[in-house]
Amino acid sequence: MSIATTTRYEPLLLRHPANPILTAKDWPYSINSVFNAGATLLEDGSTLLLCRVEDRRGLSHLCAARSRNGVDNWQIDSEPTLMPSPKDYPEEIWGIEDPRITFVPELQQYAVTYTSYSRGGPGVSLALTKDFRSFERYGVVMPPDDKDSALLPRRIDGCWALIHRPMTPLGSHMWISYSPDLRYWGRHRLMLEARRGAWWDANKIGLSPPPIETSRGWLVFYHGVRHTPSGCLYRLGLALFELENPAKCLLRGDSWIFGPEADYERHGDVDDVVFPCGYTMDPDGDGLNVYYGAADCSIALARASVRSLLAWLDANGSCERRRAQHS
Ligand code: BMA
Repeated sequence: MSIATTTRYEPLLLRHPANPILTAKDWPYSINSVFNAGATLLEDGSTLLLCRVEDRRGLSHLCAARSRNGVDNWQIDSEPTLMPSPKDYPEEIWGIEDPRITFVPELQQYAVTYTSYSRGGPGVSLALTKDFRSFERYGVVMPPDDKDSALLPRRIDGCWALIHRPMTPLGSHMWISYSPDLRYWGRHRLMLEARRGAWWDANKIGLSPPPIETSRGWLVFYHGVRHTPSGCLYRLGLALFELENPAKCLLRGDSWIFGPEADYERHGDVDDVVFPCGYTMDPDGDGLNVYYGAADCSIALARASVRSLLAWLDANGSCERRRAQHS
């Protein structure tokens, strides 16, 4: 059975006891808040977080923090690592937000996708970097309204693949688009739809961290946004997509697997938000460190296991045909 009421709750993501691991108080310069960080392992095995930092005007930039163990002793860049550059990139006039990092072996570079925000609305921008010190900006790759984007680490059928979340008055769903050169995007496909009605992931969903490549398929954490009379509730769900055709959903869980519970997730600048943008994988290929923004105020860490996430999807996920009966 995949109906949420019969699904036994298992804690698939375990909060780290040191949470929240980064807050504004840790910052070497004056800021309002730090949250929603992209994550990656560097060549020397240390962890890099590219954090969304909101300044005291309300505008965001990105700042790198590095740590040997991915938990503490963060070395934070003494000034912003990637600032909006509205002179050359007018789409960044109101800041840059919510980065996702993908290491691309073919390019030997990290691809950073982020939300660029301007009068036109939020769009998706792309930059490549080797070292998180200098960046080659590609500018807007998906025009507004669009966000929650990540590049897959390799080509599919000869083309790069980008997951993103355009907004429409009928709903905000996850799409995937393809490009021969990272600049010109087409072959757009609907990848995962927000459900409707009372569901936790009704009307608005979006990719959370970049997909995790497993032998069974692309494992995807996505967020669902529930509108309530007292604001929005951001929770996390799980789905699996076919390796060589990532627009095809193989399994999707019905219930959310992680939601705001701890005080630092429930209360902040925006209450009731957990918003992961990155993960790192242990050398065993199973353990995951999931980094998430909590209540738009801090960065927190949860541990997970790819094997357990897949086992949960096998027990609780459903395929397209069965889903249609419930939505
Ligand atoms: C989303 C994004 C996130 C933010 C969340 C909650 O739309 O803008 O950056 O964490 O809202 O405010």
